[in-house]
Amino acid sequence: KTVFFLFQQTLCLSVTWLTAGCKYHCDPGYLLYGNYCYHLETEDVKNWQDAEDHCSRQQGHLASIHSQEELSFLTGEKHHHHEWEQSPTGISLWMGGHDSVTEGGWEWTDGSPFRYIRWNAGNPDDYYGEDCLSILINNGYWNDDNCQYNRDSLNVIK
Ligand SMILES: [Ca+2]
Ligand SMILES: [Ca+2]
Repeated sequence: KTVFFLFQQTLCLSVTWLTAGCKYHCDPGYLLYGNYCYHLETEDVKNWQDAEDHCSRQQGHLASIHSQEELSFLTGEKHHHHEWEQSPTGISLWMGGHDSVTEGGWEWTDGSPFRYIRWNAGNPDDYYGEDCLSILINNGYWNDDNCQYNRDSLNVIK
């Protein structure tokens, strides 16, 4: 199913510049935003690395954020008129940001540039060696978080 889905996406990408009417599709349980399919993973809370590994097995990554608009969509602000199939169970969600390679050198696991930032006040503080990025569900602000905590996560398939 996933292979067909990826084929579909690839096909769509390659013909988009020819046919403006080309539509992107996501598997059930995923929400389409831009050209990507997003999934809120709440069934099995995981530490950050396990969450990223879980995404990788589906040819995806933990989500990265590049604009206020993207963040608003992902945190489900009302004006976007979408609801995730399930609600997050915790107060924070794992995203793909980390500074585990170089302290203070933040990067996204999908390799996209780390430009837009929205750190919560006082963060990142590397509190007891925090290297993994979570977002607070209620306001969308970011925390450098303890990678070993088990949290819901936001996954994206490109
Ligand atoms: Ca750190
Ligand atoms: Ca922190």
